[in-house]
Amino acid sequence: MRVLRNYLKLGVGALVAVSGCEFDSTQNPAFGCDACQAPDRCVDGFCVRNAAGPSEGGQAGEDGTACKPGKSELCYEGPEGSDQHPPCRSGRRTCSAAGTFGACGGQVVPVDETCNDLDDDCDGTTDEQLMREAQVCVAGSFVCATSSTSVPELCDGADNDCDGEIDEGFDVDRDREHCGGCGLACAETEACCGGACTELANDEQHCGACGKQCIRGTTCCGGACVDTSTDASHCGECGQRCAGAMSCCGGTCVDTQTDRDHCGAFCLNCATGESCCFGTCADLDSFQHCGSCERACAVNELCCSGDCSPTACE
Ligand SMILES: [Ca+2]
Ligand SMILES: [Ca+2]
Ligand SMILES: [Ca+2]
Ligand SMILES: [Ca+2]
Repeated sequence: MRVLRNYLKLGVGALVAVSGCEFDSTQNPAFGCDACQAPDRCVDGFCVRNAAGPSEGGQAGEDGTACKPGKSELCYEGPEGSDQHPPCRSGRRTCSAAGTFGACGGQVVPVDETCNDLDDDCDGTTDEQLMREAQVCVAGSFVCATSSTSVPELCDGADNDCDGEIDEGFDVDRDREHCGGCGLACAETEACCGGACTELANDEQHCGACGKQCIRGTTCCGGACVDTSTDASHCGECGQRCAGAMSCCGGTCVDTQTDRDHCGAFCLNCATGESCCFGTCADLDSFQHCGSCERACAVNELCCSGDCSPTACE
């Protein structure tokens, strides 16, 4: 009965005891692996059919039973021996209820070496043979190999040409490729003004050029400061062009030759009773505009209530 209980504790899986196993019988003297026979293996004192040993990666056997459920052990998936060199280290894995090992948690395996004062590839040497331009990696940082080496300066926060100046020649206030900082490129239509990307076509602070500010009441349209209340090309808003001979009065396109509310170049509002005749406010009872704008009286006539009269008005 004791033997049977031990089998059941292993959970799902066809665990069988056969004769002849010589592995690890010390772990469970009461039910050792004395009866095990290859290819079956002894795992934690139990004979398991076709089980790979934990030290061989813990792969499940063909019947899915590679380990004792609940068992936890060290693991490592990097090249053999590399876990001896920090920061690489082994992790731990746990056997699931189904009898297979889960992922190896907490392990650190080798990666490419970078200049950081760490032995990233865990070969026992830190930052070995790392170079950048004229610089070599020393104590986790790139420094110039020789003081006379000349290489182009890059915008990268480093003194690439080893002349003692960092990123000289790059003006992050005006450089469209490095606006406000290295690598911060502006869009194609933008300029870099004071370290910020902007559209010169419609920026009141930088209209047409960096620093060119539009005065109060004007708007930046296409890179020019305009008054949209009077500009016939940008009437009311940028790009709204008045048709034909129309003028812009108060942001609205009107015909200032005839509009009595917007008469003439100054968009005058004509007085009550007056009309707008050819851009001038006029009384239609006048000699020049008698009854209508187009009608002027003859030299010997007078305008009487909108009619030209050869005699004095009654
Ligand atoms: Ca290394
Ligand atoms: Ca390194
Ligand atoms: Ca430099
Ligand atoms: Ca640089």
